[in-house]
Amino acid sequence: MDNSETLKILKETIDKLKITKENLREMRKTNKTFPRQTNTRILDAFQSFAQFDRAPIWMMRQAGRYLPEFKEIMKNRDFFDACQDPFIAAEITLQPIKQFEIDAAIIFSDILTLPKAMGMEIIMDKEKGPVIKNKLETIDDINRIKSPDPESLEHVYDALYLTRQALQGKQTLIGFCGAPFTVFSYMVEGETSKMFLKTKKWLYQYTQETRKVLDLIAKESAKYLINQVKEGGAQVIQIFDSFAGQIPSIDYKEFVIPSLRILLEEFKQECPTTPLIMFAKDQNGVEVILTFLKMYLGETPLVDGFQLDSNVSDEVLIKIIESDRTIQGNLEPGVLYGTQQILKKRVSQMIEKLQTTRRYIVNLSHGLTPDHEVEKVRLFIQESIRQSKLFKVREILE
Ligand code: 1CP
Repeated sequence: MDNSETLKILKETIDKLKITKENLREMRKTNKTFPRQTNTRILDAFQSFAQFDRAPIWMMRQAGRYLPEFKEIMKNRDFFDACQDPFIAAEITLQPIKQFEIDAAIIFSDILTLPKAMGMEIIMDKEKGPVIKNKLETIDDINRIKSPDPESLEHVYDALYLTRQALQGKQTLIGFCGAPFTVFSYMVEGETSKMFLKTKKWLYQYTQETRKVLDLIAKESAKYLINQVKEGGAQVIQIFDSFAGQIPSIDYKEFVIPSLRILLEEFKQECPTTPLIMFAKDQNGVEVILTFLKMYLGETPLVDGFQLDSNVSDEVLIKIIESDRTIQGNLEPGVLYGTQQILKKRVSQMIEKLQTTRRYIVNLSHGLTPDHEVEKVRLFIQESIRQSKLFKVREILE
């Protein structure tokens, strides 16, 4: 395929740095200097006493099918082929950056990239989403899970490196992985589930075996995230536990958090200064949040920020603010289907509530979907920036 046609945004960086398919990995391994960071809004949101002009903003699933140029580049491409080509993955990561005033880029990849490297045969069905051909059905199937061949994830670090170069310090680069529980769910369900019955059968029937798999995923996820930072240049990490809310908090605490703790400890041991955001979807109750807030590796918090749902309680918000952690969120993405009037109102209410902490990053409570309109997305960003600046001015005047 002719790259000059496809790599519209990335072209300038590739030409300037003389990066080719052949020399990219060697360049990454020998030269880890990146452009100076000029936009520090996201990183500042993890510092005490940071000065800021407005809250930073990015959006979950900001690269995706709602963008015509995403559909165009993916027209004749398989999803995982696109992920595995660092040039294509970087180009897609940059698509929302090119057109919106956002402060972070999240690398184009998937939470299933790691389990794929661990021996799960996964295809991305255009209608159904991820489908796993060899899902875990019996306890013996656990033996099929293996440590990834290190070579099989290098493409992710290449894509991060390329993207970080192209961002020129104007946005912060976010790396990510799925949390052990969500990844495990995919491994046993084989696809996105409504009831999570297989996950629950494993959890409550084969508890020991389930915990063994969760720990295994946790250890590999830690290595993967460390490499995203050290090899690829990711500046912030987010962990997506999208299915966390499928089980009661009592079980989440007893069976899931121990494996998350392994992941977090091993990551923070190696990357103590890299901010880490936890997204435990629908587990934003005080019990679980307090458990995370109490987790430290020595003086270092294991979780630096929380992506929150739209229905988070004031009690939880206060706990997070008191503990000096960062809040990210939390507009219901469905509001972007609505009228300008409701969108503006909800953005204003969100800023009023959440910007009371200085450690705030505007985001949604879940991801953008193919049916979101680009102009509504733009309005969400513009309005968030406007309201955030207004809030700041009012704060100074008061
Ligand atoms: O901008 C970005 O966010 C791009 C990077 C990204 C991220 C962070 C993608 C690309 N996927 C993810 C995370 C991810 N993938 C999650 C966690 C966040 C969440 O809860 O949404 C999950 C659960 C997945 C699994 C997944 N991948 C699904 C199923 C989602 C569900 O709830 O049913 C699907 C449909 C995908 C495909 C996928 N991944 C990413 C994109 C852009 C796409 C769509 C591909 C396409 O439509 O062509």
